Amino acid sequence: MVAIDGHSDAHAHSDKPSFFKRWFLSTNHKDIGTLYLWFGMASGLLGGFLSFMMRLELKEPGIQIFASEHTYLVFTSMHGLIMIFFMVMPALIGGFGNWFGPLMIGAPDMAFPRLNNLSFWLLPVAFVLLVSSFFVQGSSGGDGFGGGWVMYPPLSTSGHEGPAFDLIIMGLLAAGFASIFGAINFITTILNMRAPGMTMHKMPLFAWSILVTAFLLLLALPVLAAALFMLFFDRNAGTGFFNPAMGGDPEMFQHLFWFFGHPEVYIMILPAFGIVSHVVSTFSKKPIFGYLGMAYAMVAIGVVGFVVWAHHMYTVGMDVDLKLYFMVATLVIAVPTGIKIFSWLATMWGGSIKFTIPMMWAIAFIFLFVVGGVTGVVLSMPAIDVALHDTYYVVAHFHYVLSLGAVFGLFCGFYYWFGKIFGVMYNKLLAQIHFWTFFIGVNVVFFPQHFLGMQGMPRRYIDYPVEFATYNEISTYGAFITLAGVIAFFVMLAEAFIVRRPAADNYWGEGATTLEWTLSSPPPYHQFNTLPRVK
Ligand code: HAS
Ligand code: CU
Repeated sequence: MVAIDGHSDAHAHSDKPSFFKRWFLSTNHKDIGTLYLWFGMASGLLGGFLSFMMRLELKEPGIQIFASEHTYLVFTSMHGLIMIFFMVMPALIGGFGNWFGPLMIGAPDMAFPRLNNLSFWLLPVAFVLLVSSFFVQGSSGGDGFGGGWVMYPPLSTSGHEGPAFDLIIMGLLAAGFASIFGAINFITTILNMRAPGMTMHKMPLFAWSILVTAFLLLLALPVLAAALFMLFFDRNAGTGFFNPAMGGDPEMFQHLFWFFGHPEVYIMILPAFGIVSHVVSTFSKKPIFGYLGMAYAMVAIGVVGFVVWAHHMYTVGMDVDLKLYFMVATLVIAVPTGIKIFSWLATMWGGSIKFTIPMMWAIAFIFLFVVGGVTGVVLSMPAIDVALHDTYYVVAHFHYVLSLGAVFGLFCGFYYWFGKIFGVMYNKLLAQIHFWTFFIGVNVVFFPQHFLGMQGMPRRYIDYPVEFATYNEISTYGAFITLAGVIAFFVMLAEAFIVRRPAADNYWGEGATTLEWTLSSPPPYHQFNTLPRVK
């Protein structure tokens, strides 16, 4: 029998390993989860800085901040890569997945603790490789890679012949392998290490979301890795996979990239779905509406997500029948997603709702994700997409599902589990200030971008005609408000660590029902007394 008794055991294992052993050689899922969270926060700062500089540049027509167009494009490309691979994925999957995956299913730790350590430590390596590309020759335009996060050839081959992009390829390969190892670890843990009685159909929805995400990672990332290897060979070994002059095909890269890229967007949103399900249920004081439907909706999104990729490539000149197929397949995804949205609403319906900080993030998530999802449906129509492709409408769409979707899910989980992770509670007023400045800020940044896109403003340009000036200026003011929100977040964090109000074990009361709430805050270093002590 596995005893789930945090209290009697909490102090028996207080003999934690030394600092170096604990944080650098860590095999403990909570420590590794914490490392991922700090890492995600640090890269979020860099990614955020890059985006802030872009908004400053776009505040008015003309070229203000950047020395060259090339540098602007480097900022755009690196912003995307850093936010996706080094902020959202590490924090949501690595951070919360590690912390609460094992706790929720009653497992003593991850299945392969040492592999878990490798997964994390490959990331800083990857990050250094990626960031060093800023400082080495990219193209004749200057240092760094400015070919976009999608890395299409020929921009990523003959367009950027300098070594900068090779560093990025190696960085992304390292990050990709880290994710594949992580996926193997999560799948093995969840399928094999559930506590007795924890059947799949009783598993908490966050654990479900991590399981589905892990399968997407396992199937999608090797395809990205293959495409990156092919690019690497095209650049350095004389192959011509994507070079028509040598019998290759640049369109093939887009197929490979988006076969990874579309599942990737669900990789970033499914864990947020999981988190929001817990938070909505806890603060409505009701079990989640349609639990099995919620679990299998995620499975359906994961499966269908693999057969819609070419909605990113309607403009390559594909056959109209093929467009029809990809449109219909894409539309199908709105069905399981709608099941999730309506089940969250049904959970709140008739519930006894408490507007706590995590609940505010969750409700905002539901609203904003629907806005982003519905513009996705608009883009899935090939006839409309030829006009909107590569405009700010697409930028608005994906920031509503990411910056206002995945990132809201991230903050939602952060505030929900803050006391579990750090053992202390935050100041509610500061957290409110963070929520409202951030909420207003990101909406002011991204809502006007729908209009810019519909007026035809293309993405990835440093300058624009004066007709687009008003909405761009508003959007940049939004970035200032968002910056205030980010500062409020760090003030909230600093205050919580200085004041150190201890968190109660089940600080949300009766609504919080999954296994992590049966343990102390923070949980014992090793939560189950069957585990051998680490000396
Ligand atoms: Fe997306 C481009 C379509 C979800 C992220 N997406 C992107 C890019 C990113 C991204 C990063 O079909 C840009 C990549 C780049 O750099 O080029 N996306 C969709 C659709 C969904 C969707 C249909 N996307 C996401 C999520 C993301 C994400 C989640 C990350 C977290 N997306 C596209 C398309 C493009 C695209 C085109 C290419 C555009 C181009 O030209 O480049 C769906 O999963 C959304 C489902 C959710 C909802 C809302 C809730 C559902 C309800 C049920 C009823 C709704 C119905 C719809 C029946 C639909 C409430 C009614 C329709 C009305 C219009 C009212
Ligand atoms: Cu897509």
